Amino acid sequence: MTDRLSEKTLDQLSQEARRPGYDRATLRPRMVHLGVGAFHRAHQAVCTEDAIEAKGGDWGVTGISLRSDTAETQLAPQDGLFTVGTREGQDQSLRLIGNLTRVLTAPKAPQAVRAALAAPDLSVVTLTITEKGYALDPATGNLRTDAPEIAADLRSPREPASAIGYLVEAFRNRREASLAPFTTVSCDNLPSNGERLRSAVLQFAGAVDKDLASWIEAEAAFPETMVDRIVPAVTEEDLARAEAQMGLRDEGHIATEPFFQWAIEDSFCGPRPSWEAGGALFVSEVAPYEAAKLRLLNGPHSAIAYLGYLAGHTYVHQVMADEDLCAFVTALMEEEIAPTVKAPDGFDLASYTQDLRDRFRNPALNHRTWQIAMDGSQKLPQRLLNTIRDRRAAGAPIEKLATAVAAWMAYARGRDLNGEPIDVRDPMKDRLAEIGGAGSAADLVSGYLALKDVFGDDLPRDEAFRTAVTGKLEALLAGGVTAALRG
Ligand code: CS2
Repeated sequence: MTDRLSEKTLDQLSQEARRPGYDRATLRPRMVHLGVGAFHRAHQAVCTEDAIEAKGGDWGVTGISLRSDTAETQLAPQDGLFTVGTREGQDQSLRLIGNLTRVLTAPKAPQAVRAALAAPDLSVVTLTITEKGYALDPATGNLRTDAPEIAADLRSPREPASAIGYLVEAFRNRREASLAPFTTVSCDNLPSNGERLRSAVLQFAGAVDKDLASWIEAEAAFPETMVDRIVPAVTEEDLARAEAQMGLRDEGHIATEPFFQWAIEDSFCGPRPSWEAGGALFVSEVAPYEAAKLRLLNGPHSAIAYLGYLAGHTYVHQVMADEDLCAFVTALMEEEIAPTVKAPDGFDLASYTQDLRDRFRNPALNHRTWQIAMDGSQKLPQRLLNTIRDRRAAGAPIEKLATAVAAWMAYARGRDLNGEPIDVRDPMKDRLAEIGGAGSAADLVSGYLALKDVFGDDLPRDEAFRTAVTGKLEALLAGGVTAALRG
């Protein structure tokens, strides 16, 4: 049996794996990451590694999971070490990442988490807590004080459990200890992610202590970011491949694509790693990058997920190998989405779109349609619905965008086109299933459009949109995906 990757077994690591080009012993707890899952490991962690290697700095990261202890189980026995496999064609290059120096599970060690966030040396907190972690009402932008986790944290703010609760308690501790705040960097796929995070934190703090809220507002920073790298959930096959390649078992291994992009608003309230050395772009305005990425990558990704799943495809590359679906995705991107995107400076939209299709096609990544389909109620607005709003305002066709929305509705019912159950993961799952019991496409569309959190007040009143979605849903339910796309 192969040994487990750790500091002690490092001498057995195959020369094939690139090792940290610095001494791990020099790292100090300067950064915290909340949500230390696959995306963080393949994205910010790699960029931080590059930054330390190129420019030095003692940027040790404490990784925190807010819910399950999966990351701790994978990484703590490995002294925080893990490898990232970058796949190009048949090849995979492995890199050992050294900057994760500690891993904590919040529900198991809340005090240690509060202490990590109050540490004097801490200067940056990055987050990947997914769309739902922000607990904001999408229609009003207000903090959902009735969301169970937020309501509980507001009742006992000194013993938080949510990301927002932990951040506010950290700011309270730091202010009391006359320490500077930290810069909080949202790395989730949301438009204005920094502003949303800031707003959630300020609203929570304002409900607890107005002076604290004013201090955070004046002293802390919440830069906007756009993050991009396709990182599928790891499989046993990925772990076995890495093990054979490196000669050690790495339970924290992640496999990803070569592509990497990180646009960051250059507004920090203290020191930060030299992420530009790892390819991050520091820009004054992130919004154009965010819109291009959310609309052209994530929008089609969700369309691929729902249509692909319903057509019986497990992986994104299989969807792209299906002629009808590939033609649909291409037309969706080129004809209906790209015209709504104002390209950032120096950005060639046509080649961006082409590259995206190649990335989706990459057979080296087994990215499940089911994985991307998760949390659709939280993803649809910024991925597809805002594009639809812009198209409707311009009087432009929305047939393909409506097809993607109809596919979400068919999926959200919780059964596929053959009546087989779907394991829908979504915070609104129960409500979605209830609505999904309706018989006709028109009733289904009425039920789903009434979800204000998803569709707002405007889209349900837009008859052309309603008619388009109803027609597409009827076609999907009656004849399946291919017929609906051809029809
Ligand atoms: C995907 C994203 O799971 C999903 O919803 O669309 O995680 C996507 O892979 C990343 O945003 C790519 O940067």
